[in-house]
Amino acid sequence: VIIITLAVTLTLTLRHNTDQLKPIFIDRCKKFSRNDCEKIWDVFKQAYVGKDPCEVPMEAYDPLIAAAPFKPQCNRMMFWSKTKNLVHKFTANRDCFLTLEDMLLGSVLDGLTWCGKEGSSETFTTGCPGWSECENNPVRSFWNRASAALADVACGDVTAMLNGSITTPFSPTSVFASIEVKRFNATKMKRLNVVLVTQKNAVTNCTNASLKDLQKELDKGIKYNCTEVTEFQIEECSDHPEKPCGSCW
Ligand code: N1C
Repeated sequence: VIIITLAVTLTLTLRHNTDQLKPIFIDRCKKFSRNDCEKIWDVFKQAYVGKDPCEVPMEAYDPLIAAAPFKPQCNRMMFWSKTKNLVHKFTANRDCFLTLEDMLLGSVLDGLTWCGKEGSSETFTTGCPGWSECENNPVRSFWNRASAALADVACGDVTAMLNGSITTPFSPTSVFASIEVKRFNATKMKRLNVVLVTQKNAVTNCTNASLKDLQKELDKGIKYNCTEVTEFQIEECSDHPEKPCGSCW
């Protein structure tokens, strides 16, 4: 009885692990009315299956990015750091700006965890390394690679929503600072508009030291602008999607 119980538990656990991610991936992918979702899943999977989950570099996702490339959305691209919930609430209801999560790959993998295991062809969704546990984990490497690809095609006027309630809105360890800003290219990109989201008792404004670093890091020729906008204003605009794009700040 014990052996049977163990065998059943083991089978269920394995089945559970294998079947969890794919249906979510395919489901979310199909919302973008693509008929190559199975193909994209297969390419995605190749990045991490059978590998030590601490040895998946961002280059492992090169074939995935090639299979589902980012279309440049000049003047509508929205980057962010430490403002995830607010920025998505804002972009969800109106057509003005697009974040990575409003595009195929970002939307398909947002909020998910996955990894493989040496000697296995399965996908696991539990027991995977955390974001900072090791640098080259499958989830972190994906966001690094996808963010890099999106920043590579950034063009025209680009917006970034940063958090004015923390002392370092441009944090060197963030994906925005360590990957995206470094790849912004003046031949395609005209300007970076920072929207610094403040609360009533703001600890930070546009004169913040980390924002000086941001300006220094920008490719020569990219113009810079910073606007302080209250969280209330953003919420107000999120609740009124009929307001025109330019009217929120
Ligand atoms: O490290 P961050 O923010 O500066 O990264 C945000 C930056 C955005 O501009 C996005 O283009 O990098 C991209 N990005 C995502 O789109 C994304 N979706 C979900 C980076 N990270 C993303 N996540 C998860 O948020 C990721 O799993 C990690 O845990 C956070 C990083 O958010 P942050 O530190 O606020």
